[in-house]
Amino acid sequence: RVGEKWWKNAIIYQIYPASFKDSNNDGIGDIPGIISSLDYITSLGVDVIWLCPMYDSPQIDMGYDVADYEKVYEPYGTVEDMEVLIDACHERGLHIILDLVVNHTSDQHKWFQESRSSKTNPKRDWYIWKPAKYDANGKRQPPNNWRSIFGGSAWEWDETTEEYYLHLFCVEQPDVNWENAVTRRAIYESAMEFWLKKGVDGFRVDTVNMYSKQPGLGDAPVLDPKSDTQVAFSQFCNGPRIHEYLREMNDVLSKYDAMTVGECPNTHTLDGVLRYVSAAEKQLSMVFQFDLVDLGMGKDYKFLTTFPGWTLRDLKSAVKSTQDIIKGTDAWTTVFMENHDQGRSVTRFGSDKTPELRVRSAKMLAMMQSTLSGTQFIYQGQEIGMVNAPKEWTIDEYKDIDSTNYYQMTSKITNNDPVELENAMASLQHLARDHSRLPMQWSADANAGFSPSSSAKPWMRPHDNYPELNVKLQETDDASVLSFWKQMTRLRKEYADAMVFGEFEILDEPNQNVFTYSKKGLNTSLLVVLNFSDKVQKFEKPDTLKGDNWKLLVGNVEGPSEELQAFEGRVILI
Ligand code: TEU
Ligand code: CA
Repeated sequence: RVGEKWWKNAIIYQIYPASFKDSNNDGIGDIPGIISSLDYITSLGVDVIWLCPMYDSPQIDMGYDVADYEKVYEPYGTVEDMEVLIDACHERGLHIILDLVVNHTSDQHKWFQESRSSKTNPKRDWYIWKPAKYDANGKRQPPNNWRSIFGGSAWEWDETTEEYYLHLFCVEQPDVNWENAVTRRAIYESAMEFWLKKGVDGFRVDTVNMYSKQPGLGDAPVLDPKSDTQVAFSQFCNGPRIHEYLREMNDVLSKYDAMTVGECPNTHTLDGVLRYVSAAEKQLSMVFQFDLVDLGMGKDYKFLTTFPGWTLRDLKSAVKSTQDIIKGTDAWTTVFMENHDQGRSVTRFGSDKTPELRVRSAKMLAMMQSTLSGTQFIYQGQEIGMVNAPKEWTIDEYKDIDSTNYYQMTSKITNNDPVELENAMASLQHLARDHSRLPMQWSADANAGFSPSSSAKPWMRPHDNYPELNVKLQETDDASVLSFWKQMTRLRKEYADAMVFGEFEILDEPNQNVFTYSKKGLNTSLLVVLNFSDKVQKFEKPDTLKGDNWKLLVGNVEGPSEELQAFEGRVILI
């Protein structure tokens, strides 16, 4: 629409560098690999690439533990490679955004090395240090009961200065002290301006709502009396100074006209989200809300053997909560179903039981995402309908610290009880972040064409299904998931008025099998009908479809009838 910011109508393709394309056969994806794939990326009809962290890092959390913001992790390439990539994107009319990880650094960052060296070091206060507490028996205890997001206490004892430091994620990711104005300046210069000056167009901002903790760092409410640590989101999400910090950060970003998309977990109210994304607030361009991707995962989901499951009504209300952000407001929203922390959407929300259902449900999900309002995100491999890792795989194939921590903890606590370990594997099949990190499936060649030759050993095992599910096969097949996604990205541009900007309304809220909604733009109206079940369903024609005032714009079943086939979807132009 005239006068709107460019990023509202953009489609953003997310790249996980380690798993995208390996150019030099060391089994690790790299920046030259991304550069060589830019024609492919452009062919998808996307406008922006978002690169997950490619900074220098010991890779304890796959680069979300940054040791130096101004260097590139060696196996990925160099700063010069990044400059080539940035220019190559811009030459093609693509924008490029990076991941901004500044809630914490790596413990190998020189700031932390200095901070931990002595209590009087000028950078001592750049991280969050606290003395021990002692219990009635004189035993040393952490300063509070917060549980780390990856399990265990969120505090680590440091022998050198005999104090604890806070780490909301793994031990090697100490939290930065955002209350220190000098530290904030250093972050803006090193993590943001260094790259903005090189021409990057913005950032995906990691864990953006966790910088400001509750003053006093008090205990979290005890919800799990059997444990000595507690889930503590209430103590470190959306803290009192967060909006002040983000406005300050935005002052820097706006000098470069940079866009931002913040990761905003555990923020569920409309007002809570609007505080971050209302244009008048001058904080972030948009955020990721987690209602949809959290469906069926369980809350503090570790050590669960059964999962809550999800119903279509839950899904509808999750979608509604992201669509409502823009209803009568000056805010903007996002559309995504996958990222590097989530299982594959076809496995979770469609079906990977048979190749036919896999293809059809992947297309149905593509129809949903392409017709929802907001900036759209596609995660690498989603465009070919990649699925979760095979159930037969053992723990050796899982590499994520979150997964391996959890498995090791289970084995320790239960003394290797085989039943408990089997349950832990079942949990990982359900919730592991590894599923999205398998190598991109380029072709039926060895290692899915991820590495240039068969002698390479990819850092994660490629999915067993790559001979049948890969880019090369799908590029020449008009009926493939890939061809379908390309059609949808074209249609999204053509019908942006309704698809990107239109008003969303659910028409069949109580229906647990079919999701029907309308999208009303200024000049066009759409009706979207999606059968989320693996059974034939009735197509209930809404009153808006009278006589010949409508036509089928796109569908995923040949010659649609009065009934909806399993996972059939239709986008109807009124
Ligand atoms: O994730 C933050 C986050 O809160 C979750 O999505 C998290 O991955 C999940 O709950 C763990 O089970 C971001 C990144 O996307 C993730 O890859 C990083 O590990 C994390 O921050 C720390 O930087
Ligand atoms: Ca490589």
